Amino acid sequence: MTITITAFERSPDRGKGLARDMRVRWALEEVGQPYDVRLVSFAEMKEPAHRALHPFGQIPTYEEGDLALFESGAIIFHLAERHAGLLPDDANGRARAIAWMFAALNTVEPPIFDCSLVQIFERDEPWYEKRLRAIDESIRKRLADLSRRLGDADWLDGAFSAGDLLMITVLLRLKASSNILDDYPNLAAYVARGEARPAYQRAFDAQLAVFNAASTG
Ligand code: GTB
Repeated sequence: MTITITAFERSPDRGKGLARDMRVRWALEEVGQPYDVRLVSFAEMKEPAHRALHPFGQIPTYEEGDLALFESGAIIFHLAERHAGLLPDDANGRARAIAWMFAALNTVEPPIFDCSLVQIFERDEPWYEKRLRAIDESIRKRLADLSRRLGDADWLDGAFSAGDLLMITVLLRLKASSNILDDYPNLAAYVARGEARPAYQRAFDAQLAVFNAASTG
């Protein structure tokens, strides 16, 4: 059955792969599932047709037969459950990998995403510097703990899993906007290991091709 996801027609990140369709593309590449992409404009995302797929009028969405999903984490969990390669076979290992998926989205991503929002929307506010320092502190707290737990391991818990995929896409956002990861060399190397995966490269190239086509078209 054909899988169709949605992505920005023109991603504001100019092809850096920071929008959340990138993690879904990566997961699809890891499990070897071909997919189509429907590109949507900001206006189209808010239309009833798109809202029927995504109640919050966002990307990414996922369609496969009569299944429509939203939320990148749920989409990746769905793929990981149905195809080999993103979750371990043993029940306990699987549960731990799922815990890392939640940790990426629920514990590590919020301060990192907040930081981008503050940098975009609060730059001219009198509290800007103070707020930025507070967020930087929250991010560093998470990174220090994550770095300690990862130690010298390649991945968070045994073999590469959907937990690593999500954690790496979350950390990649930092790499695009600051040098903070340099202070945690094992996390920088962890992110680089993720980026070096052939599935990541294919996904990255595919989203970059969208940006390049929109720029030349
Ligand atoms: N929790 C949802 C998920 O994980 O799927 C969040 C989805 C989401 O935030 N979607 C964003 C969106 O559709 C795109 S990814 N925004 C449009 C809107 O809300 O109207 C967030 C994003 C946007 C831009 C950049 N960038 O330019 O670097 C990076 C990430």
